[in-house]
Amino acid sequence: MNEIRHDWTKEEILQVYNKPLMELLYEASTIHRKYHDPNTVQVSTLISIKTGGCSEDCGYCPQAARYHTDIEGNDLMTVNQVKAQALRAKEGGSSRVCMGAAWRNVKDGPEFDQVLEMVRTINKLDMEVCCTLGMVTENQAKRLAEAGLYAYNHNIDTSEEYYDDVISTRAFKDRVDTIENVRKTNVTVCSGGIIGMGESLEDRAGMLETLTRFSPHPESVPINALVAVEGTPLEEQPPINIFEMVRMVATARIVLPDSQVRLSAGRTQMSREGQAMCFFAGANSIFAGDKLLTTPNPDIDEDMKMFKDLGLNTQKPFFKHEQRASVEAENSQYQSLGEKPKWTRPDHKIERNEQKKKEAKEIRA
Ligand code: SAM
Ligand code: DTB
Ligand code: SF4
Repeated sequence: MNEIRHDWTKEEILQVYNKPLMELLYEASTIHRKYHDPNTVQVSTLISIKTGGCSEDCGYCPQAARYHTDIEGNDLMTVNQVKAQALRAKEGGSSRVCMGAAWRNVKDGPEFDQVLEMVRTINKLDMEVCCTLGMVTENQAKRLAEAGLYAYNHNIDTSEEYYDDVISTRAFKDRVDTIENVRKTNVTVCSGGIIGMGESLEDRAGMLETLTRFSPHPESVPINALVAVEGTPLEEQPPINIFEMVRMVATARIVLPDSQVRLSAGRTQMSREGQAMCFFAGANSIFAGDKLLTTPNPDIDEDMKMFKDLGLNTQKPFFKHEQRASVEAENSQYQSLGEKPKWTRPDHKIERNEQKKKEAKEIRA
């Protein structure tokens, strides 16, 4: 087996990324089959449990309240609504449900208690349950773990250097600290990022470099291609070409050999052939279902047909890590601390974010 390394340098990663494509594919695919079954793909379904109205200024995100986008917001869903969607996802072949909330960070209180109940409920459906709720404290991570959470998604999104060009309302370090908080529990870590935001190849390598520093490496690594949504500061970014995605996936596979690399946002722009190349390059997970959080995703039937044509099987839940116990609220050893954590607010100005905020104000006036 190729060893698992935590000391990759950006330069080394760039060298991998820039190899002649056929060599890169061969190397990535060779490593892929040492660590994984190359004919199995894990399938996750996203449920947007709380949509829109977010306080942050993430330049890529249609859910930021300050920009004017077409999405329909909603308050936190009920446990029963989430359960019904999870059951549908299970019938469709998903092993994991990932619940996303348009929050900067988790706040202790009734809404978090409701999310904990959702975690218990989905875990009891024998599905892997993942949440992506923004920054979490150690106590909040422990409460999620106790409820039976299997994975926590928290993306670093891009390199530390480029981060400040995309988001001004929080700091890269807070993202890293949240991941460390999750690591203090038995919850697995899902962390990756986005390509196509105008970042350089060095930034792509830098993002992967940061991910290799986590010990252990994140168990899953979503690679998103930017969905350029009208009204967001990044609306005019040109789509990435498929070979950039293939290179990013292959490089992630080589430097993070044991992680599940997930083809995430942006699949509607990719052909079946392009996706097949990504699977060959080491992608072994997808988000399925006709919606991501707010934007379209390929039809599940089309995905299942693609899997059939490629001879790919779907991974069963708890294949890599056993199911977690769900402790009921009344038996909890971690009570709500009523925390009001002070995550960083750098608040520097990003010209294109300010411009889109101004335009949104004018549209609303
Ligand atoms: N609010 C939480 C947070 O920011 O951590 C959780 C939800 S947030 C929508 C989860 C991730 O979705 C982001 O970190 C980003 O990587 C990804 N994402 C959001 N909008 C995207 C877009 N337009 N294109 C690609 N990925 C996107
Ligand atoms: C991730 O890396 N990608 C997913 C999930 N984790 C939460 C979200 C993609 C969102 C794409 C834009 C949208 O649909 O709002
Ligand atoms: Fe809010 Fe998350 Fe979107 Fe940023 S990525 S605006 S924190 S929902």
